[in-house]
Amino acid sequence: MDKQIIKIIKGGITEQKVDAIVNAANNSLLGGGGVDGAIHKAAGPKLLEECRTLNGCATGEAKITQGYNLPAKWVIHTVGPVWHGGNNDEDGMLAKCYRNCLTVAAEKGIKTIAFPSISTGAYHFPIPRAAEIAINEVIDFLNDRPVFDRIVFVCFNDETFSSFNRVLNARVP
Ligand code: AR6
Repeated sequence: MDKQIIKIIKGGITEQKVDAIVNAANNSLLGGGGVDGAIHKAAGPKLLEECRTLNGCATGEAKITQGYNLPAKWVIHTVGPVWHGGNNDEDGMLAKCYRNCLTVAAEKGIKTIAFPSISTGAYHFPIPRAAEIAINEVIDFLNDRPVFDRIVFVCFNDETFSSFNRVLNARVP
């Protein structure tokens, strides 16, 4: 695995010039706050129109739409688990989100993808634990299927940025 493929940055996901950005959505796929709200606002109303045709999304699954007014051509919508203390397969569900997003992206021939820190906002998943899962899933996927040129973790605050960096540096010194 080439470490250079994985980038961790601080910023907003809607500005990312990548083939696909990932949305941390809810089961309805009909919009919300946080990164979901920002993505719908930047993409424009056609995104919601397309999302209405998808019949929602189960937790851990991923569905793709166009990016409309976003610089990214595609949006991959996934639904992370709500944190209920850690004994309700939250780890497994979060790992599934990352795997399914990467699988959907690989099927479309997408080469560059940006992730937010799924579930660590309104869904209250602990950030260090989420960072560990996110980095592990991406590295495992790349080792198995080296089909991406760039995978970016877009961190919206300092705590997220330092957790993701700490985990990546420990995994790939
Ligand atoms: N770019 C990148 N990251 C962002 C942005 C942005 N523009 N805005 C917020 N974040 P959250 P969740 C970060 O709450 O926990 C929505 O209402 C944020 O700081 O967006 O999966 C959905 O509709 C945090 O680090 O998603 C669902 O109902 C991370 O994105 C629910 O929230 C995730 O926070 C999903 O909750």
